[in-house]
Amino acid sequence: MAYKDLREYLETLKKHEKLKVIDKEVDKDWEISAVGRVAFQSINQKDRPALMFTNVKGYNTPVVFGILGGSREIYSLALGTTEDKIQEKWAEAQQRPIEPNIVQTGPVKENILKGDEIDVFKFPVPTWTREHDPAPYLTSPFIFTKDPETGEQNVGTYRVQLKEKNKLGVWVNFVQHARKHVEMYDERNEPTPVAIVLGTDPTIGLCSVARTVYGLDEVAVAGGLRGEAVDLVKCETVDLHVPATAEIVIEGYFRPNELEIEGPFGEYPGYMGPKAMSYVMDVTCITHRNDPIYQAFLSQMPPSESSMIRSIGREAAIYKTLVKDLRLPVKDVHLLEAGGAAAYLAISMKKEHEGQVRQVMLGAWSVDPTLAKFCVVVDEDIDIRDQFMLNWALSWRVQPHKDIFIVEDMPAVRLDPSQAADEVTQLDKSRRTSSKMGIDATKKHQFPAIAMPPEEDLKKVRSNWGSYWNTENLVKTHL
Ligand SMILES: Cc1cc2nc3c(=O)[nH]c(=O)nc-3n(C[C@H](O)[C@H](O)[C@H](O)COP(=O)(O)O)c2cc1C
Ligand SMILES: [Mn+2]
Repeated sequence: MAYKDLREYLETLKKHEKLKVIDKEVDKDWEISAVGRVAFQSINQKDRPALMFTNVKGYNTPVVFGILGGSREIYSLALGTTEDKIQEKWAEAQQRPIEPNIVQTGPVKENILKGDEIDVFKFPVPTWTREHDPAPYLTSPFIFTKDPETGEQNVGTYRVQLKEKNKLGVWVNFVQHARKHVEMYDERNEPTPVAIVLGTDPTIGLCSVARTVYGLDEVAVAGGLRGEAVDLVKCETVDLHVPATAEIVIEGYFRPNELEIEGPFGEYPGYMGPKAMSYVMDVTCITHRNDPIYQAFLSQMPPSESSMIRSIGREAAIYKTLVKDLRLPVKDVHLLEAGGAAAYLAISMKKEHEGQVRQVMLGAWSVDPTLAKFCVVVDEDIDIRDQFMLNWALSWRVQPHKDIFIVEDMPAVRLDPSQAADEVTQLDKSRRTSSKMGIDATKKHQFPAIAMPPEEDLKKVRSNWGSYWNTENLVKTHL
């Protein structure tokens, strides 16, 4: 089933009791971020709802976040599937994208603001890391650009600093597709047309943050996910097409061959990301629906919406390569959220012969070589999503002098603060490489029996728990 727009999706979240509506008045410059942080720190992933603030001091516009990656269940609702079918759904949509449909107009054109009416501060854009971020930031922009030669559009999420009422700063990492487009326009010394879309049917947001091949239109993949084409309308002042039911669209141009300081910004590893020399966007028009809803991502310190989204997408990509393409006996792949779903990868496998553990590690690193500064491989009896058991395996199945190896000069996560002392050099070319550590935590010889009562004894006790404890609720067991 396809969601028509953000509003219809929010209704679905409500129905599933996955949207916490907060009516208390909140301040957008400290309180929204703090409430989100406390919620993500205190509510475990399974029970975590998305958040909607209906009463933002000084604004009529509500703020929502956590609606794409509040939890695995929320992510699967966004895809219109169940948790066990997430990977299949992505694979199908990429194989069978549905081209968007151009329509004449849509709700996004209900309000068209030009000239003096343009003011990006008109929306309740939160400040996320008070005392460190220099300004409010759009954290969930779906940024539309196009290849000037083929006309093919791209959509990506790149952080946006609100600088002046008609001026924005946009940081696009060197591997991203929008950067290719900007470089082509820069080459011609022409401004790059840009449309920043905020608040859509959830498939567009999920495609905006997913890495697809260059030239594959994210909106067509979104169509594949929805099973129905996305309706697009032409922008007012740039030659781009955006979703007709979007809440807000900010149109404009990146200045040709001009960069300006943007940041620092609280980033997904949980530290402040450095200032960067970023694109400068002059806003030429804002269109929005009546009573728009402002959508954001909660990022910064993990666990966050950002680390949840990254872990689901990246785990699926690594799993596919190891299991489907390389046919390795891998059981599960998990990027720990503590590592921002980037630094720390755990893999469980049914090892068939010596040497296969390293093959698995090298396979995983080659899917995305920036990931897995630490790559730990364990036997299939270990649940890698249970950190207690992962640490148990590390503790007793590893001899450091022979089970650990280091590979130097691999591509780096450039926001990793352990790489350089000061922020001036953080984004420098010298920081494009990093070392990786592989830890083979599988058993290399016959191990003694695990010192636990036989499973049949435990089963008996579990099924009869009420007779010992006066409650049916069992404490979590690790084995
Ligand atoms: C919450 C969030 C924030 C992100 N911020 C940035 C950013 O500021 N700059 C950037 O280059 N990528 C950022 N990304 C990653 C890109 O969105 C992602 O790599 C995407 O695939 C880019 O689209 P593209 O491959 O079409 O360029 C962010 C991702 C998420 C989930
Ligand atoms: Mn792309």
